[in-house]
Amino acid sequence: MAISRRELITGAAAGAGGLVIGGVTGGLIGSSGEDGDGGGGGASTGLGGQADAVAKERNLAPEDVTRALKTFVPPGEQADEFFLFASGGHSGQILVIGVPSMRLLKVIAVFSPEPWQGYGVGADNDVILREGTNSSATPTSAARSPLTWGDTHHPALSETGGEYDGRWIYINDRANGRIGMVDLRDFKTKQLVDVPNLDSSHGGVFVTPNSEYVHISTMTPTLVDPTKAATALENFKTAFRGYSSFLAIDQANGKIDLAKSFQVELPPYTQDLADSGKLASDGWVFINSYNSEMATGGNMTGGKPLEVGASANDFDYLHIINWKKAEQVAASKSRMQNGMRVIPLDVAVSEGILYLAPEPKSPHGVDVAPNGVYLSVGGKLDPHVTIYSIDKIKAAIDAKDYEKMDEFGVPVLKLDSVVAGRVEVGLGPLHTQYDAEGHGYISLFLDSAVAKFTLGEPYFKGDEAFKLVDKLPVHYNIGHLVTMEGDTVKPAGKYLVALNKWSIDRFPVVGTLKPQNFQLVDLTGETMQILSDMPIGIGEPHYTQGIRADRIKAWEVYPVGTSPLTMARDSHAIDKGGEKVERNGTTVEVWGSVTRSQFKPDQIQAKKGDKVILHLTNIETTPDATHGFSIPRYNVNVSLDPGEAVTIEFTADAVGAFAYYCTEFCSALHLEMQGWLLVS
Ligand code: RUQ
Ligand code: CUA
Repeated sequence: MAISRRELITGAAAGAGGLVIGGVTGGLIGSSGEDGDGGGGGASTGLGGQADAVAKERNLAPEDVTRALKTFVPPGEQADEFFLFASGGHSGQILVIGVPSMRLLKVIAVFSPEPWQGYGVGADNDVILREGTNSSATPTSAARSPLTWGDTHHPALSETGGEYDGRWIYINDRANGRIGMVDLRDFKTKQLVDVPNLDSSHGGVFVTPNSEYVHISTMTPTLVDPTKAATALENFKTAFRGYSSFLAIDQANGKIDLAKSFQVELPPYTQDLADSGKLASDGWVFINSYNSEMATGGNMTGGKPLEVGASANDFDYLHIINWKKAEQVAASKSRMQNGMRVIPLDVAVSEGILYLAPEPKSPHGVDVAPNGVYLSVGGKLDPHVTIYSIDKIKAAIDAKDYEKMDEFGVPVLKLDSVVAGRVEVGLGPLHTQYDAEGHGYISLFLDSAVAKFTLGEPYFKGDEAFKLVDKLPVHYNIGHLVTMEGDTVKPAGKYLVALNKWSIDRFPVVGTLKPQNFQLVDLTGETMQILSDMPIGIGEPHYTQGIRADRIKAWEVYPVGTSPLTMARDSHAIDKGGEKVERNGTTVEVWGSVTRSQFKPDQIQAKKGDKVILHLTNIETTPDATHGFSIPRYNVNVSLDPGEAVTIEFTADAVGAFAYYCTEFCSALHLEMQGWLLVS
């Protein structure tokens, strides 16, 4: 199938190969499309001299040269103004990317072992992965062996006053209902929590405006009594429940404290994306749902296929939760369920904590605008973005302006009473991000486009409000998008990144499994313009947040002897000269130093069956003076960043001479940086 890029953009080849490009209308699109891919190459750049010659030789159009100038970072310069923290999807990790250069700066290991970071491969930080599979967290997880992967979806940067503060980032594991916490002082994972009563989660992750809580909710509802699995689907409405979880954050270290956390029990709809209220809506949270039909499939036994059953209704339910009230009620009227305080559904209703509002067909994103007044909801099967207002929601709650109660007794507010505006944006609207001027940018999965629309007062009045103002084709099938700091109270705008699920023909063929495509979009001009494509060759990113680079104050070196697990001096750390080996019965314990270009000691003797404990300290204070420590055949590879202290423990069960070595090319004598483990 040969489709030119131009044909894909203009829609001339719509439908070919099943790719949906439809709905491209009006001059708006045509012109962005033209801009989007540039004209014929080789025209004068206007820069003259060598620049013109290079542009000509590389067949670059003047627009391409402008794009290059807008994104180029000269060698050695640190010109990236923003960082993206992107989920790494089913790689289980977080990706850190510079903007506007779109260079991958780091992969942060979260749910999957990452040998080059010494994560999950023999160091004492293995405890994080082990504790992340809590065998008592949910009944269904009893006696599982540690999970070694996750499906990261939604990162949530910590906030102070509704702005990112650069302290911590949280991310969920879609597959297993878990959440991870990363300290942005050293960009390392400190905690994985297997959240009680959650077997899954999707986009229900965010922090409250002062990082009081990180929220995570169920996606597919949880079977409350796992021993009833055989008949669970027949009794779906009583057997399953959703949970909106408020995980308390310890302000000293960012860790989650389950004892201070609580959950609000929800009907067994499929709760999906969620967002925190802020400013005008501070104290409230909003969660979309789909499958309010509570379809359970059965396509081999005469039932409706799950996806058909789950998209039958014209409306699903936006969940509106008063968390400040829930926090108080949790103290007195909750029950303990698998170690978590849970506010029962009927209590949530009687206490005025939980309300529903109808939302159009199979909603996906719900995103709160910077002033906290508006929330934009994309219904995947509705071509509009529906914009709710917190003022109207509060008024409808006060007036008990209910359309009905749902099957579980939860009040459903009248749609017309809570909607402020609707904008027809195109096919497959999903997620909205904002700029500071009152624009929303919404991704259109089926149209493969980004639509820019206006909000209402105080940003836009009268005819100018709730209007589509621009539309940009992207490549292809966009899921999330992010504007810089676009989900905070003070968006920076400037750039937008489209997280495209398909890349099709955008990159050289690298086999049958293709990269995803991040596209950088310039928001500063009259119309949106694509600046660059970035292939993501590691998992499928879902949500991403973009933070001003100067908000991150990361360490370059640890104070010598620091354990990343505690961010304090390790009790077994040594300084230069403190090396020693002790033998106690069948235990060999070593306190060793690591520096350019030696391990001290460089010989370790053990007997078969001995327990070997190695405490290693990198005594270097120079940035980037990292050493690795690998023991062949023992599945050990740790990273010793400058100043870092690590403990390695194993049983010497294989006999022989094992040449341990440094896995970082650290010095001219790096190859000589090795030693012998002799097991006799
Ligand atoms: S969700 S593509 Cu996995 Cu955040 Cu909408
Ligand atoms: Cu240390 Cu190579």
